Amino acid sequence: GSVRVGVVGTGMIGQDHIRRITQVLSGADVTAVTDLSADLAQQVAAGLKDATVHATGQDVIGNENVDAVLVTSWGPTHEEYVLAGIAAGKPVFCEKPLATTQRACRNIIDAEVAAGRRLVQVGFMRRYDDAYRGLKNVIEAGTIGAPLMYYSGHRNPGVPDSYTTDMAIVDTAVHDFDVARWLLAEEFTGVQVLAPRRNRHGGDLQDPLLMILETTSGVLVSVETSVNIRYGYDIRGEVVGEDGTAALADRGQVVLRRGGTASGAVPQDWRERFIDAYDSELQDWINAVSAGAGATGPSSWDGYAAQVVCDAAVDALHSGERVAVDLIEKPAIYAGGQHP
Ligand code: NAD
Ligand code: ISE
Repeated sequence: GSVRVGVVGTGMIGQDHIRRITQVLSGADVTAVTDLSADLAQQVAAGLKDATVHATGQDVIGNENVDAVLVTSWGPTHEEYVLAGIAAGKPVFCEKPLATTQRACRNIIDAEVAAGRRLVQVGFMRRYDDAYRGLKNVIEAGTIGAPLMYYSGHRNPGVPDSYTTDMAIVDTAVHDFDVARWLLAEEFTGVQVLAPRRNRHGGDLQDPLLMILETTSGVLVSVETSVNIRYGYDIRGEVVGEDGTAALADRGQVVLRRGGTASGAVPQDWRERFIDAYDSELQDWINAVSAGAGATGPSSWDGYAAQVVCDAAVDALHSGERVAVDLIEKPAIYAGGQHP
């Protein structure tokens, strides 16, 4: 039968994932929802066939009509629901961040290790994007020799007033950290953060930021966050290798030439840019859950490693110093590590 999914948090991405599960993907239904705002949960459930509304995330996870859990609430609440899912033996798809502290990420790892198998997938959807997969294939084929440097540009047209400078790291650059670890198949060892002249659209925000990270083998990774750049949602990536370079291509199907210029469209937000990647990460999760595999996509280890890098980068931003990235030993259930 279909996987019966319970959703904790029916905000922006919660609703978008519900839409894909119920209208785009196959093999799953949404049977239970909750949100801090009961009205919002009620409203979202009204658009679904047979979903019940519950007072808390714990109620959703404990419900007998829920086989697997989708956590799309605010970051600081993730730990509680991921742990509850593991305790109930139910697979969990958790949006990034896995949790907002290293301690919380380690609690999740400990619980999975105690359960003896993976039950958690983290929403690092870039690993499912065709362009990033193509870039990884080029690196792995050795076409440009060994990678020496990688540039990762993360540009948002604007951010809400509640957005803080630290969020450029923990909310935004976290995707760049994860995708670089995955592309290069290496961990980071240290990070520095440089703050250039500020964008006037950002108010008090330190925007943009330039981060420089090193990997175990000595590859340098530079990450740019520009979150008030107005022109669009632009995600850039280029590997410099020994024999050549490889970059994510520009988006858009059409190049327009008119009035002395040639131009192409830039996506407006993450929903548009990564629409296929979100579809494919969730379908992959549904397939793994249906097959009884627990989880095969980006793991709690990946969520933990990204969080350690985020914490180091926040320290580096505030201290102006290089900060070392120190990971615990990787538990055996995450061996083989390249998910997906
Ligand atoms: P949002 O504020 O639109 O939605 C979050 C919802 O969770 C809100 O409706 C809120 O009321 C609800 N909520 C908060 N605490 C709750 C709790 N304890 N129990 C039940 N409901 C609770 O935010 P969003 O943009 O949808 O982001 C949600 C999560 O998804 C965040 O962790 C964010 O980082 C992540 N996200 C990931 C991507 C991506 O590209 N992968 C994009 C956007 C957001
Ligand atoms: C948001 O939470 C995301 O995850 C998006 O992918 C990212 O581009 C944006 O900066 C974040 O705020």
